[in-house]
Formats: sequence, structure tokens, C-alpha cells
Amino acid sequence: MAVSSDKNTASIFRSGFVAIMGKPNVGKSTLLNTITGQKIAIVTSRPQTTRNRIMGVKNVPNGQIVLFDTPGIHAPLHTLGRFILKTSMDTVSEVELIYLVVNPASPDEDDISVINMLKDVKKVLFLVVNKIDMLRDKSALLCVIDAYRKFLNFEEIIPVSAKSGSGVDVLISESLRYLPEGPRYYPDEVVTDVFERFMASETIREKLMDYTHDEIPHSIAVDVVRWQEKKSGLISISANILVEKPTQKGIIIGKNGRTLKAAGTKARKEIEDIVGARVYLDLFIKVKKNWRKDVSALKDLGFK
Ligand SMILES: Nc1nc2c(ncn2[C@@H]2O[C@H](COP(=O)(O)OP(=O)(O)OP(=O)(O)O)[C@@H](O)[C@H]2O)c(=O)[nH]1
Ligand SMILES: [Mg+2]
Repeated sequence: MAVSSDKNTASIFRSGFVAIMGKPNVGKSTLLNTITGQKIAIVTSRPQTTRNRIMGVKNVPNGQIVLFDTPGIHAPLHTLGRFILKTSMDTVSEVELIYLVVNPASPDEDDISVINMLKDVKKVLFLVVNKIDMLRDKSALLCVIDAYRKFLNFEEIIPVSAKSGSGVDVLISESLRYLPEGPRYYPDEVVTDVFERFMASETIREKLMDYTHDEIPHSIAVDVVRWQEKKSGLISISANILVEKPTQKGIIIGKNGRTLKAAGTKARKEIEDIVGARVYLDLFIKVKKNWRKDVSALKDLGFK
């Protein structure tokens, strides 16, 4: 019997790649975590948290959506900034669909720099207005949408709250409608390509950022140097925390070592959940001047 060629048939399996783009701190990583139902990407209240491209897979009965979280786009200031911008642009070229994630507010100059990047990109584009839980006046949403429409043509405009999950189901089903008929790229059990070691270093970085607030801007890098699985099932992990200045070392250690201890304990518990085993975590702080400007240091830390 001939296979039906009707593309609207519900039994068609649709799949493809989606880039989550936007300026820093709009909730891109939170959205990836909510869509996939997993804590894949670290989230902090501070801009420019994500540094690498992070992949997450969403499986639904008739399809598979592979999403890339990207670092927030901002004016590249130093070598790390340029790596980050390149990561985002490389991702755009590989996807079928782009979410432009924005705050429920008129575009500012950072949003406009992302818009300019996307102007000549010939991909399906969704406007995802995030954080709608923060909007008291729902009519303001229409003004936001109108403001963005002046700059770009969006196939769909979807208001969501990545934090509460509101609107996320609509985003998933609409995304699927625009993806082509395609294969299951990843087996069901794969939810990310982020490996445990990287997840561990990211978790440590997230907790250090939480505990040091605005005192350590973006000067922390975490490098897992040892990962040993013992016969008892315990995983022994050593990680170096890289900072740029001796004063930052002091801030991370905190009074009587309290900050480091608290952040380390929180990170250890979360890593135990990720790896499903007991963890022994050893943290060392190293001062490496100007690591963010140093290309070889960045390569050592996994920035490609
Ligand atoms: N109220 C509210 N806050 C949100 C929502 N989504 C994300 N946030 C918060 O916004 C902040 C930034 O979230 P992230 O997911 O780290 O943002 P990001 O866009 O990945 O940031 P970068 O990686 O720095 O570009 C965090 O404090 C989140 O908890 C939302 O729907 N509502
Ligand atoms: Mg992020």
C-alpha cells in the first residue's frame, strides 16, 4: 500500500533544531530547563551566565525538538565575549527555528543588537515574550509585541513564563508545526550533550555566583581536574576555581571559609542528584591573571 503523502497526517514524525537567542538574563536557560523538564543549564539572576552552547532534547509522541541554549548576546568586550558571540552565530546556521526570547518590555539597545544579528537570517522566527508573570497590566503585552513587530517578521508570537511553565506547552506544539518531517536524532533517554563533568563544573560555578552576589562579576571559571569513581560508588571530584585577582580569592573563601564551604556543600548536593551517587568534592582556588583575555587559558577551559 502506498504511504500517504498528506503532510497534515498526525502520524508524521517531525523533528529539528531550535536556537534559543536573546540578550543576557531574559530567561533562555530557564526556558530550556522548563521545556525539557530537566535542570540542564545553570540559571542565575546575573546576566551573562551561560558561556557555552548547551543542547537539550524534548521528546513528544510525534516528534523530537533539539534545542540549543546560547549565551546572551551583548557587545563583545574581551576575548571571552568574542567566543560567546561566535558560539551564538554558529548555532543560528544549524537550526530550522529561532526563538527570540525577550522581556515583557520594549526593546532596549541590547535587544536591538540581537535583532540586527537576526535581520538577514532566513529561518523561521518566533518571538517568545518571557516573564509574563511579572506583567501586571496585560495590555502592556500588546505594546511590547507591536514594538518588536516593527523590526522583524515573526511566524508566531508566544507569551510564556519559563519560571511557572505557563505558555510553554503552546510553544512546544507550535514549534513542532514548523519543523519538517524528520528522524529521531537522539534516542529517548538522551536529554543533553552536556557531560557530567561539565555539569559538575557548571553547578559549582552557579553556586559560587549565588553566594558571592555582585562581588565577583564574571571572573570565575571552574575546571574539574579529577573525577574518580571509587569501588564504594563514591565519586571523588577535585576542581580548580580560577579567579583573576587575589582579592577575589578572599571573597570566595569568605570569613572563616564560610562562603566556600556553603557554596561547596550546595554544589555537592546538586551534583549528587545529577550523577546519582555520593560525591566527595574538593575545591581549590587559583589566581590566574587575565584568564578571560588569554586564548590558551580559554581553550584549556573548554571554550572552542
Ligand atoms: N519572574 C520570572 N523570572 C524568570 C523567568 N524566567 C527566568 N527568570 C529569571 O531570570 C533570571 C535569568 O534567567 P536565566 O535563565 O539565567 O537567563 P539567560 O537568558 O539564560 O541568561 P544568560 O545565560 O546570562 O544570557 C533568573 O533569575 C531566572 O530565575 C520567568 O518566566 N519569570
Ligand atoms: Mg543562560
